[in-house]
Amino acid sequence: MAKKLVVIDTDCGIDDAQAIMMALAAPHIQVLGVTCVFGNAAVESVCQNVLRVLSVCECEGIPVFGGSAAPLVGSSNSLSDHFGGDGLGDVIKDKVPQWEQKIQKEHAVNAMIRLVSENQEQVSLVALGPLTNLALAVRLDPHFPKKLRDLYIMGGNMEGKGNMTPCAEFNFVMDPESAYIVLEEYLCPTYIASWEYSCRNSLTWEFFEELVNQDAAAARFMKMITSKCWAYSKEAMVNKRDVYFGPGFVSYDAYAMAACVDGSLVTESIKCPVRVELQGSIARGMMVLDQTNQLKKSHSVFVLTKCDAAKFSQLLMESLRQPCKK
Ligand SMILES: [Ca+2]
Repeated sequence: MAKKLVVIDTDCGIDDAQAIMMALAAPHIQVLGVTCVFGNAAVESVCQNVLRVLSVCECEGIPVFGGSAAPLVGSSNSLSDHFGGDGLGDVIKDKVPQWEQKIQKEHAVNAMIRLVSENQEQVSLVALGPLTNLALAVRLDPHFPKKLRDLYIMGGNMEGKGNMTPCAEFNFVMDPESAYIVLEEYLCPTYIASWEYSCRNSLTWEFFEELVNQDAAAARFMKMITSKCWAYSKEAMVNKRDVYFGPGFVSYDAYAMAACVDGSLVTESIKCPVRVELQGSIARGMMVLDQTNQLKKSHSVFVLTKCDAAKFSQLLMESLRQPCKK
């Protein structure tokens, strides 16, 4: 069977690391490249985080590209400390030796366009961070979205609940203009794993313990980077997620990647047009679901609502049993 080709755009935090490992572990997935964007950390840290993940999984041959360091409008001053200052839980003290030489010279946006143009209608793009690189790609090549097989996004919200602001989710609120451009102009089949989707399909902390205590290099790495991170502590102070959805373990980006790796694990979704609010004083960056088509948009996306927890858990378990030579 021909492998499914994937390009991963990431702001590599802990959950991105988990999602990347899921793609690396899937026997039918071939990762053509990983493009980096600011978000969970500065883009320089993101690049190093991706190199670390590929190294742990012995997949150093996959090219890594540096991309956008800031949103289209405004500054990236509000970088999240959700997964620590470096995005990977602030437990690794050393830089990746000679990391700059290990990053490709080609810019992430150019690489994304090239990899997809060389494999037209065959590449799934999985976007796990702010959508700045994707917005720039469609500006450089207006035909880029048409060349994609499909697009998977972790981001946005579907119930008007936010994690960064009262109504908006982190990836979208970090660069609302880019999220707007992508949801208006990417007319390929699009699947959105929103914040609420991931939270509503959370797993137990008992499962998390089992997951990271597996006897494999990737599991040991995941256990290390989650060891001091409050977001991975069931004892942490009550946060917005717990208030809305109750306690549980949620690896956000893994939900978007899982939908790409095995579409059958999504058991329910809403097909409707969506748009990102840009003007709102309290709802900037919020994704609006237009289920009665008042906006008269011709393009609908799939907003994921339910997933098969058993299949998803299985994918997570397998993703940390690495390195596994394909
Ligand atoms: Ca991410």
